[in-house]
Amino acid sequence: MGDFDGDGRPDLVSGSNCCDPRRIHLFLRRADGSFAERQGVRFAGETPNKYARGLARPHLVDWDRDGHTDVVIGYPGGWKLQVGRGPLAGKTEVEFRPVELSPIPGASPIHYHIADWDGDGRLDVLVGVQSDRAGERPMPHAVHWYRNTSDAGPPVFANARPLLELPERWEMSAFTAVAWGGDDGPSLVVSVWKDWKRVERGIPWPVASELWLYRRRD
Ligand SMILES: [Ca+2]
Ligand SMILES: [Ca+2]
Repeated sequence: MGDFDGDGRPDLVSGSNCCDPRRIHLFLRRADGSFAERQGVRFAGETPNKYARGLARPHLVDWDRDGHTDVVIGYPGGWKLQVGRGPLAGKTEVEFRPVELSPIPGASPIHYHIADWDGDGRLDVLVGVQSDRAGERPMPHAVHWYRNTSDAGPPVFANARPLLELPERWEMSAFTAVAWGGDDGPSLVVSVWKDWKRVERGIPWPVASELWLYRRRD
């Protein structure tokens, strides 16, 4: 959610969810609170990576702190975020430029989230990761935090720091940061699954699928 067109109302964006890696979907908010019909916002600029198909994780935030909402997209499997700068009102095509994060050794991104994790007023990047090596003993799925150390302009990130690890056999599909039950800081809600044993129509499905809440420890 975020204010795409600068009218003060939070709008909704989503990935294209099969099969157009060069498009995200936008639902503008009407004055009565309902959402307008879906519209596409196309990419101009660098082609997203091969994992982009239908798996974009778009955010609407003021990335460069110039007062205009920007679109920031992360993709599973890659360390590049794509940033499309605002003002965005009325645009159906946005020029995106890549911003490369410092990779976490041995890890591959599953999911990105953008939030001010430590409450210092600077937007940070959270990334969920898995092992990037097949065949070796895999590292547990985990969430790491790239802290923004800059007070103005585009973020400048410190090296990633681990926030949590999932127990063995559990895998992460996505997560979000929320203020939970009146907590001062954000907590993490993580969507997890395990045991890909159930097969329907030739497709494996997890036996267990749950949402886990991780409260922030100060
Ligand atoms: Ca901006
Ligand atoms: Ca912060």
